[in-house]
Amino acid sequence: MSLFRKTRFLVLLLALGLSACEEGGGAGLALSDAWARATPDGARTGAVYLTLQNGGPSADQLLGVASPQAERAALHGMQMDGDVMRMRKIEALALPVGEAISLAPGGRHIMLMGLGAPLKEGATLTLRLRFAQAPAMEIAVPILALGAEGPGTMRPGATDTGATDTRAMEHGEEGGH
Ligand SMILES: [Cu+2]
Repeated sequence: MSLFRKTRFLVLLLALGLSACEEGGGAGLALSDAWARATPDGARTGAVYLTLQNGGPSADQLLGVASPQAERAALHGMQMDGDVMRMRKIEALALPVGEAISLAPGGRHIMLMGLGAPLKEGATLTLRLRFAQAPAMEIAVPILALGAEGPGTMRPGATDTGATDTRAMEHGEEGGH
C-alpha cells in the first residue's frame, strides 16, 4: 500500500469522526471504524462494518440502512442453525446508553444486495443510516481489500485466506434473501 493511499484512508477516517461529532453535538451517537470489503467481479452482494457508540443521554436504535450503490441494504445477524451459520435480518439494532456496538466480520453486518458495480478497493461507498432518535447520517465508507478483516488489520497481498473466502461464499449463496 502506498503512502498516498494510507494518507487518504486516514483522512477519510478523520472526516467520519468529525461528521459524527457534528451530528451528535459531541455527546450523542458517534460512528467509527466504518469500512466495506471489496467484492470480486460479478458479485452482487457486499458487507459493511462499523461501530456505533451511544454517548447518551437516551437509548437509541438503528432502524434502517441504505446505499445508492445497491438496490437494497439490510442489517444482518449470524445465528447457528444446527451446524450451519446462517444470516438473519435484524429489524432494529439496540444502541444502549454508554455502549459501543460493533458490526464485524463473522457477526453482525450491513448487507448490500443488488450492487450496481463491484466495490473496488480504495473507492468509497455512500451509506445512509436511520435511527429511532438521532438524526439520519450519510457517510462515505472506505472500501478495503478483498481479504481485509478491519481497518487496523490491512495486510497488503493477503486477499485470499481460506477464512475470508468461505465467508464471501456464504454471503453469495444467501444473497437472494
Ligand atoms: Cu448478510
